[in-house]
Amino acid sequence: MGMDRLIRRFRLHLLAWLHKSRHVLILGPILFVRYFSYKDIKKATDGFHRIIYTDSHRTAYKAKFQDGGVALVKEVRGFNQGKDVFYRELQLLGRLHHRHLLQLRGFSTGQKRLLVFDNVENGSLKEHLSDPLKTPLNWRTRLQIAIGVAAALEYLLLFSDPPMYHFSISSSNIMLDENFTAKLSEVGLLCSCEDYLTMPHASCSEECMAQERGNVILQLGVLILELVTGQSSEKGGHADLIQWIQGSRFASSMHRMIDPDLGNNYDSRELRNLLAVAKLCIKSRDKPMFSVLHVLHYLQQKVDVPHA
Ligand SMILES: *[C@@H]1O[C@H](CO)[C@@H](O)[C@H](O)[C@H]1NC(C)=O
Ligand SMILES: CC(=O)N[C@H]1CO[C@H](CO)[C@@H](O)[C@@H]1O
Repeated sequence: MGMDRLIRRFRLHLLAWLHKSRHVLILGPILFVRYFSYKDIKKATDGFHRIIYTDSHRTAYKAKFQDGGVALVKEVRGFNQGKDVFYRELQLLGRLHHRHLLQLRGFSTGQKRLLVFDNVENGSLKEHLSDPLKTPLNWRTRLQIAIGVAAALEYLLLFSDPPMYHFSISSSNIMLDENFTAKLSEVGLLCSCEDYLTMPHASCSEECMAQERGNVILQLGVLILELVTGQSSEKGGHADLIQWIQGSRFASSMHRMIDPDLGNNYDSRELRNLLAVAKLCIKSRDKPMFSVLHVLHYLQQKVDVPHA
């Protein structure tokens, strides 16, 4: 009799333990990203006052930890899904590794949901194209940035499972490290198609993904135009750039559109090729004729650039 009770008790303990470890298993898959305490992040960002940039969609902070570590911390907005879904998305993001992607290191939750990334020394591409106090980027660096971004997109679309869609490729989302290596920084937690805006990335439909592929190629084309002209694609600049390259007087206005910061220090053949690539990208939005893979190969072969 006593034995039976003992066994029963043991069984109950075992079940309780299994139940607990199941809980751990649910959290367990977050192997690739570290959890940071909210208090530590708050301290490292000086109470969320070390703002790198902020707009209606996002805010990023610089975090300086006590051990000397520096990181870029981004606030997650608009992602109101439950914890499980958030963790699953983190899991997907944490698994991504590429030379041209800003690496996710960890996350934190509290009043805000936060993502912790590697720090980048030289800020955003946009600053370098528009801030007169920053050293202008030379032609070669610009080409390497275009190639780097295309390589990151190839990885996200073709080599990650499920494919990830970076839904905002623009000069303000491309960060530059100390060697001016481009790092894509906005890989989405959400589908960007309107109907799916509240859906986590992992549940995007086929249809939505096709739409996103079109957007990605268009944005890549516009980014190339930003690199060539030094003009921002924000606040309507996007439409102006597209209109320019599709217009009939495109060839005759080319010399006026090139970023004055470049002076005459560019290769005309490469410039023409690059603009041809941009034009095809923009056309491909509605009628797929050119994929990210094409862009990458084209840039690597026709435009004579040493491999990054
Ligand atoms: C920048 O380049 C130098 C020299 O090649 C290298 O030692 C350093 O690790 C690079 N920095 C980064 C952040 O990759
Ligand atoms: C133009 C510019 O800001 N360059 C900086 C890029 O980062 C390196 C490393 O921190 C600095 O030394 C450069 O001044």
